[in-house]
Amino acid sequence: MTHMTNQAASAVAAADPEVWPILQAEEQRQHETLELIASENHVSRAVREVVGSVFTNKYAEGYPGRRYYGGCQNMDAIEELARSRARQLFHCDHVNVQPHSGSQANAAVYLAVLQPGDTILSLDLAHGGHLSHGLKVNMSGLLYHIVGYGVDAETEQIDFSVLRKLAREHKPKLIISGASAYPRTLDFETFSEIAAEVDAVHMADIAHIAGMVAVGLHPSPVPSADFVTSTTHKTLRGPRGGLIMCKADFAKKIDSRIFPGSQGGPLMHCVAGKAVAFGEALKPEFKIYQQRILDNARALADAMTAAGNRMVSGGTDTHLMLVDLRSNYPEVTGRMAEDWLGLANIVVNKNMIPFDKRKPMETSGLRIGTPALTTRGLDEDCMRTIAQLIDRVLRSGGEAATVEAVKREVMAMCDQYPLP
Ligand code: DSN
Repeated sequence: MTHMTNQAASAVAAADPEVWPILQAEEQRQHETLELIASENHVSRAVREVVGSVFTNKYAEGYPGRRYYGGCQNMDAIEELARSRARQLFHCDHVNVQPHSGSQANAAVYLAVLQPGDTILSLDLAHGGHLSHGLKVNMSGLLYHIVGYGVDAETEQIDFSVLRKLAREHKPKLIISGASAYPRTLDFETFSEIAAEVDAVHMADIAHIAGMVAVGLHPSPVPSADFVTSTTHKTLRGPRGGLIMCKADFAKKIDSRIFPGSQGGPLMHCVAGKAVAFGEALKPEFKIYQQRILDNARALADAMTAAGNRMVSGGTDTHLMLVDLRSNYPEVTGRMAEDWLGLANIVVNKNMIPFDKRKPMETSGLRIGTPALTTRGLDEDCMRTIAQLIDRVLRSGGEAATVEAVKREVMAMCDQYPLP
């Protein structure tokens, strides 16, 4: 099977009989499942190679030209390349490519502009926000005073008149735009306008939509926001990690809040992976890929709707959709749906929908996204088939024979679309 690491050529196979079967099992799982988790993707062979390379051996605290260890000439070259490609991709003044994750990137911005106890205005987690934007038990919620904005009960989209009112009332130091489960275009300029009106800083977290922002298929916050953070492994299709963009004035401060402020040695193998991924994203094919993600998401949302489902906010402008399970399958929770679909090799995640009456570990919704399957080459026809497969499993109430039959169809489909 071409997707499997060759046993004869594998150092892991030779050296570690306990790890080897687990690695193989994961390769097999990724090959034979339909990955519809909106935040996941399959990186290129080139990204995988460099992330598994000798770059992992090196300490490189500091920044290019100013390191605390010797032997950093190639670390400087790769980090400089990653930075210049990111600047070209996002048209930003300054970028820091060292954050280990999106959460670390966000934390560095908070450390740069806030004092403990300051107020942050951010999207409620229950309405699609992210835990690093103010969950009570996350450092953001532990250190800062969080005021949440939600979506409108009718449109299920952000209502800027409510946001403006909250901003005037609470006078936040920081307003965060960006989400983990919001299917619609984000109007970053209006966020920036509101922030300016109340003298707040605007941080846009584009983790989910970075790929589309990079190619101009989603408006970019870079011209208007003070800080833009992202992960590099979602629609951007790089290694796991984060980045921060800002205007030149803030460059020194933000760099110091990553190192030494909140991180030690950068993960240089991931920085190298980011350089490769940004290089891929600068190629014309990447824009085609992003357009296909969007086309696939629309086709899937339309087909799910045609099967009687209600999409939160009525559809999607992005790579993801939120399915309100209550319309078609009132007794089925997100957790049950996630489990049954998992048994049929369709991987999704349960998700709260706005104003959900069920608990976060149960939920009434599913979040579904198309970046990973689009990487494998699945098209809009496949999306229509997948909508039917999902519907069959959920309508059957997870009945074993139906799940088994769907699983066989899923595995046959996966065989036609190899992993990169
Ligand atoms: N876990 C990511 C997501 O699924 O959206 C965010 O960190």
